[in-house]
Amino acid sequence: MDNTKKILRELKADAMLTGAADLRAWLTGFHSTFGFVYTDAQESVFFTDPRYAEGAKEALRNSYTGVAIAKNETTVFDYIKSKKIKRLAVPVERLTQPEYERLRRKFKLVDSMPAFVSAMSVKTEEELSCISRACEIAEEAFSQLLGFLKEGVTENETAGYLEYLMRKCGAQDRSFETIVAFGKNSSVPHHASDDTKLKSGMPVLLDFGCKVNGYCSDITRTLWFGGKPDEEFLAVYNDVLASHLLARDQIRAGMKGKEADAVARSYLAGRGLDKFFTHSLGHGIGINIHEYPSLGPNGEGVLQDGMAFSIEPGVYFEGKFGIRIEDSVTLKDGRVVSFMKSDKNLTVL
Ligand SMILES: [Mn+2]
Repeated sequence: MDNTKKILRELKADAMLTGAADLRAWLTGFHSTFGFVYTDAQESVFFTDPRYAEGAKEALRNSYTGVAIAKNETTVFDYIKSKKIKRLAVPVERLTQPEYERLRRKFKLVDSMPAFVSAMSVKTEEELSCISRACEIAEEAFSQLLGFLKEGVTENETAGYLEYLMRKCGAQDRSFETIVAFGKNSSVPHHASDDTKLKSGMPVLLDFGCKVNGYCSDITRTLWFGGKPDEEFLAVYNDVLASHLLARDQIRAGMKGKEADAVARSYLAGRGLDKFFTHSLGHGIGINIHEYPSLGPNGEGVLQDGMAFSIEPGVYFEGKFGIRIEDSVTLKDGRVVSFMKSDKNLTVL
């Protein structure tokens, strides 16, 4: 069923208006920086500016949603005011304060956000194949990157080269700012890549991903550069990997996010490492790099077939090293299927 109708049907509203780029992209399958989708029982219209008119018409030619040109928000708001509607559904948290005030004066507002969050979390086959392709490209780029990692390269040039490789392999963009962390920088889970140079005897943590048709991949690999890995590093690496594989094997559809998180967390607790696992086990992946559901200690959302999310246990020793091993996965027939094919045993360069 058409996504606009699917969402509207779930809401107690006469019409809905959607401006947020990610929600709009999901409704129309068309990605753009400006636009609004207006939908009521009779029609659905995608208002965009002339830059996108041609692309939008092409993308929506077989869709319930038609295309109209709008110079700005006022054109759109005037159109809606001309309609005889009372209850208008909008994604409240995605409106600016002025937008909210403006609409609130005219309509009884209903929040459409919960309906979007739940509908977008379960992916169609087509969406899953975009994510799968984005994962495949990220892995291919990673394998091509390994030969580039030489003593003296900086984190920043490594990040830039990895992003180049993803595009070269077919990605349209990176899905978030690439994280490259050498040595003790790896103990900061979201280290901002800088001019630190790679030296022999350092761990290397790479967290990256790319987009295909607007859908993201997310992957983290930690490897060892130069000589024999430090013994403590190797032992912790194997524990993080074991917790990842255990989560992959034991997470089931029907579990809450927090139960999924607990699988890896309790394993790491058994190894005395849980206090160094300072973030959630995972997060939903889709048009956005972080989506519903959360696989964290507070995750109340129930995992379902067709959801796509990350599994990314990590252990961080401040000032020493950090290790994170992340795959993007989906749930099929109740079980986890990873999109990633590459070996997760420690790579030593
Ligand atoms: Mn992630």
